[in-house]
Amino acid sequence: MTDNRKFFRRRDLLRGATLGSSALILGGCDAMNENATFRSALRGAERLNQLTHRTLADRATLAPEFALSDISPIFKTNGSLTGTSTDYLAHLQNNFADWRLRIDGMVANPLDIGLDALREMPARTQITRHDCVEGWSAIAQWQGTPLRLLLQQAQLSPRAKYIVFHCADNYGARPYYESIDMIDAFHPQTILAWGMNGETLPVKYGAPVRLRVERQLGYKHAKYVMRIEATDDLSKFHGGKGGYWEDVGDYEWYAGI
Ligand SMILES: Nc1nc2c(c(=O)[nH]1)N[C@H]1C(S)=C(S)[C@@H](COP(=O)(O)O)O[C@H]1N2
Ligand SMILES: [Mo]
Repeated sequence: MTDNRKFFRRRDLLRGATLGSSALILGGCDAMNENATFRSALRGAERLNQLTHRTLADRATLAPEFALSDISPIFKTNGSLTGTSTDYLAHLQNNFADWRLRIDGMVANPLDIGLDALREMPARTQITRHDCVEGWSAIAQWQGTPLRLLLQQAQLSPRAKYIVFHCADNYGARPYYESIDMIDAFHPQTILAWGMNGETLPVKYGAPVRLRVERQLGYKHAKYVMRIEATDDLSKFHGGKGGYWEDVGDYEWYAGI
């Protein structure tokens, strides 16, 4: 037991207090409010970062979505243009037929899920603008599996605070990775995209799956995602700052737009 039971007790206690107001503010966002982990994350954020309710409400809003006619004729690429690990290159040769996305860490039910199974799950399609910190933007249509569905299936621990994305590429000498908090992980536009502009996601854009986390700058959108790990501590990964560019380039971990 009893982690769950403890958690629910705590949740019940909080329902009348802090939670009540968060739930009110996020009232338009049922999927998120239903999720115990997400609510727990909100309370954590309130405590730890002393975020105002205005900020929390702002983080839950949707990024702008566009029309098909707004799609950029050319979408720039940046960073790695392919995965580089031996494992990845073998999967690429095999058209990702045996590729499995691993979901583990602080989850009760670790998953290994193939591309076909991912595509059979409920999907979201969104036309959004990608903003790179280097000063360019481009609009594309992305299709993919909402991250929250995978986290629910993996039975994410209510004690997990972050989701880490392990990628298949080294950029320079170091492996690319990224991480987000539970507010972004459960955001309805946060998807693992396997489709782009109506086609299978091309390799240079991150095949077989890449993260779309639409309220964040481009470097958070991990390409070539091989493994998703739930954790309560970012300091144990690589340089300890929660992402490749955070470690080597001094970029902000929170890159909200
Ligand atoms: N695995 C991996 N993901 C990555 C990068 C990378 O080098 N490796 N570059 C990041 C940066 S800085 C940007 S702007 C976008 C670029 O995505 P695109 O090539 O699809 O335009 O991917 C991000 N995700
Ligand atoms: Mo970028």
